[in-house]
Amino acid sequence: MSEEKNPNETSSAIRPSRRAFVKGSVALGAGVVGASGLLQRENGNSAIDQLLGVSTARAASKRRGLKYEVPPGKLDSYYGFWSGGQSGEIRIVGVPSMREIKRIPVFNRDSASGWGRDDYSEQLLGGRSSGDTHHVHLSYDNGTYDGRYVYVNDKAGGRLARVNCTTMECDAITEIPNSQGTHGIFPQRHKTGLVLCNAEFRTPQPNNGDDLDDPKKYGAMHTAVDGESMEVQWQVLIEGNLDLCATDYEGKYSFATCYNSEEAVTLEGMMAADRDWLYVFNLPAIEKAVKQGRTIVVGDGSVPVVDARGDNGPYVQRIPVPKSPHGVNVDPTGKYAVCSGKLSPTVSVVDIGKLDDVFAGKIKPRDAVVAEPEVGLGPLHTAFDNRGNGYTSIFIDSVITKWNIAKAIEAFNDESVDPIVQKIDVHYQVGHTNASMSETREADGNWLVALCKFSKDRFLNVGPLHAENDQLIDISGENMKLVHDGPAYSEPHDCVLVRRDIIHPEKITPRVGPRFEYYEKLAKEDGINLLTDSKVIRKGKNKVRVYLTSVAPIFALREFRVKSGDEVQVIQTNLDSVEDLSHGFCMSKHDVNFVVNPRDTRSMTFTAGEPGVYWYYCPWFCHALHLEMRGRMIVEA
Ligand code: CUK
Ligand code: CUA
Repeated sequence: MSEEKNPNETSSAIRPSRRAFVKGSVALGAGVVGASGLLQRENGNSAIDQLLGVSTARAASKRRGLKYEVPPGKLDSYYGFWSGGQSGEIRIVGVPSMREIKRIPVFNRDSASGWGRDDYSEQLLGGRSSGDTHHVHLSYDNGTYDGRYVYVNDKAGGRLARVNCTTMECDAITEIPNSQGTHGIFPQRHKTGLVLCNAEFRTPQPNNGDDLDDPKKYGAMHTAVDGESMEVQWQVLIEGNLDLCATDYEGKYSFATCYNSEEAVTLEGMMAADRDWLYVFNLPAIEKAVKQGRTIVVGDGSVPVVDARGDNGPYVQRIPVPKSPHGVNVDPTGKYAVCSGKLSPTVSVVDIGKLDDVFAGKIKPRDAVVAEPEVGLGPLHTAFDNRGNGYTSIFIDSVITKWNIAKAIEAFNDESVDPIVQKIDVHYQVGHTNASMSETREADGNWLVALCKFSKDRFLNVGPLHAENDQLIDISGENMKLVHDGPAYSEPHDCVLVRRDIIHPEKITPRVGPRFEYYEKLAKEDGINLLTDSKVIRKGKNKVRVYLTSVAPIFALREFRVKSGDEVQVIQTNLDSVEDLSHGFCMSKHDVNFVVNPRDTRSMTFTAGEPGVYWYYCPWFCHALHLEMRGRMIVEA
């Protein structure tokens, strides 16, 4: 690797990209010249148009490729929900423009919105301030997204969170007991049912200081959380570790890859065996055991645990697959679960239709594997189109491999068949890849995103910590076409691309849900109507509540008085019902800053500082007199 500045190399690196640029311009020109009525429908960028997409439009797009530029005034066709990795957040990215439209703070503290510091979210987070989000999935109904919830894991904290799509705000966080490294998660797809969560790290069970040095006594939990109540329903204790997670389309099985069937605690130990497993969990059998009380007590016993260590049915089966598998993805027909070898150049295709026979003991677990195509070095995750193809991210080779499922099954018994359709270079070290609607029955084969871990040479040099590179690939034609590079901050792992007609957030805060229950309770205590009253209420010797309404550009209270050392809770209600008209509250020198969206109520609690005058102001530019939207907190000795 030549990191050194070498002028010759620099220029040679520029030349090919220039050529590519010229080529691109020509292609673009041709597209413009060829614009017809049909193309204009596509320019409108409606995914529905593309879907209903009149076969001639599909044929035209095959020749030309899809339109990926979204001109001013036009909307994207897909909501991309990105995990934010170590940032602890979720991001909404418009696809195909790849414009980041919003960040949804979840496990992190956010200076802009006050998330994690305002009273409600601080309670929700229990004072914690960081997380590591990897996997985002939406709630389902009948095999496709129902547009209600987004679930996301926290690998660092062992938690599952939910974002309500009505407001795109986190409304629940659930601690997963007896678990560390909550990694793969997947909701059931037949309806909004369970969200299954995998523990990637094996720990002593219970993890109470006994059995610290006896890895044989370690285990990992496959946990079921109810997607509506967000309460943990049950756990299955298993010997190996659990990495990625998937569910079938029927509500019967869930899957987990296991890269440590060796039950080791060192890297060498975890890589020792040539084969590890795909765990298959039989959900009805597990629920039956829970109902009948065939469970054990682990930890505080608050959650029923089914002990499936060494079980070979009825609860779990282990499908042997090559070396240290990582991703597992179910194709849109619901017939196949595809898991990636990571340390083997193969993906294993498991026929879900054969699993009943595996559980019944009629066939061996390995007999459920119906194909194992060689896709490249370091396969991680697989996405799908609606034409029977898989797209596997290949980490070490830095490519996406497109392969045909039916041909791979043929090739399993006939070496003369080549299931590989195309490999395309990505830059570099691709982790997850996902395609538009790929995780649903409505996969549409339009766009693929490759989430690359390294972006060396791809963007302006910004110092040692580089951006990740999220690349957009047009998969609508026979050949994949790379059309866009998009830098992303720390470190999205996965994303899902959801047709925009499925998601319908409110533009004005609907005053419902647990956050409003919290504020209504406070207001009732104090005899306050949040929508009309502004008032300072002393609550005992050192506690003050300040209820405050705002209408652009004024706070209803131009000043309020407290005593130095008082615990002050400012509860602000934004009375404006105008779309996009957010106010907020920032108290100078007090580390207090939060947003209050149209018709919203939020609060923050702080300790009044040294005696003096402190200006509070509205931090969101809301009006020509926004800068004047302020008042004085007068702190008396
Ligand atoms: S994991 Cu990161 S590339 Cu956490 Cu889904 Cu595979
Ligand atoms: Cu209200 Cu600025």
